[in-house]
Amino acid sequence: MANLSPINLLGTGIRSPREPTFYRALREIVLNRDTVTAAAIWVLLTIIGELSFLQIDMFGDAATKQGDFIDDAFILLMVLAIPIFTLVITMILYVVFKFRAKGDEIEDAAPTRTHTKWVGFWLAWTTILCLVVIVHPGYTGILELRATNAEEPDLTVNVTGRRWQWIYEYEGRDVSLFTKDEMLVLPNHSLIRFNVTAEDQDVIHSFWIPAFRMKIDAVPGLTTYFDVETTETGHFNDDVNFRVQCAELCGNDHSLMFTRVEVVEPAEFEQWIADQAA
Ligand SMILES: [Cu+2]
Repeated sequence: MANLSPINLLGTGIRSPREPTFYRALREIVLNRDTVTAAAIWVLLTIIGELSFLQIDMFGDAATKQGDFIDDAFILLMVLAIPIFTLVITMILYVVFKFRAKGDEIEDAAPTRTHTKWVGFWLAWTTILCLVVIVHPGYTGILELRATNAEEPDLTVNVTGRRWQWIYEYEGRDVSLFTKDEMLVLPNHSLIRFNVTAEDQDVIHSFWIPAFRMKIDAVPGLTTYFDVETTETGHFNDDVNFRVQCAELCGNDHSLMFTRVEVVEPAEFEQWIADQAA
């Protein structure tokens, strides 16, 4: 085989080896003891990985409808990513252990030539996979998160970020929160819109409520917003995800730039509003 290397081919008049046919290449790759062994390890690791992932409750339950969409997207992407991760790990470990150099140096094999049909097939297949599995759900997911934007919300909260605290104004309710000790109380089963900005001459912050799974930048001179439809009651003391947390590194007390959140039933919320205004 040594005389078939590209260097020896130059000027010798020897024809290069023919490209194998598509099916011959496929058969050589698939019907191979190493491929079968590695595939078995891959399948085993993938089953272990998927079962372990589905057992773990990473973030607790989402407290909004939008949070459920986001959790579904996260789970879908993880379920798809685990086989890819285990494939790479299996390939690396299998090659390292199976094909490591043993004893004396051996002659190198003939150079591998590209296979145009395989390359075309793989490009087409991965493009379809990308469109169907990532682009389409991503696009429809964004539409789902924005579906309520044209509706009139049950409650609008205007939020301003400043170093290093959040200020809240309940629109039309004559209630504002200024200090860190105050609790951001919100009604359950309601469409809530957060209009978010930052004070002039301040830095960019990020308004994030982990239990709602929603986050948006707070930028001086700009108002951003997102909608949530609350589906669960909850209190910071029971679940630390019920909090507003700045998610953009904004200086010394960035980590302390949070507000405790409580979601209560609508009647209790109206009572709280009345108590605040009194
Ligand atoms: Cu901040």
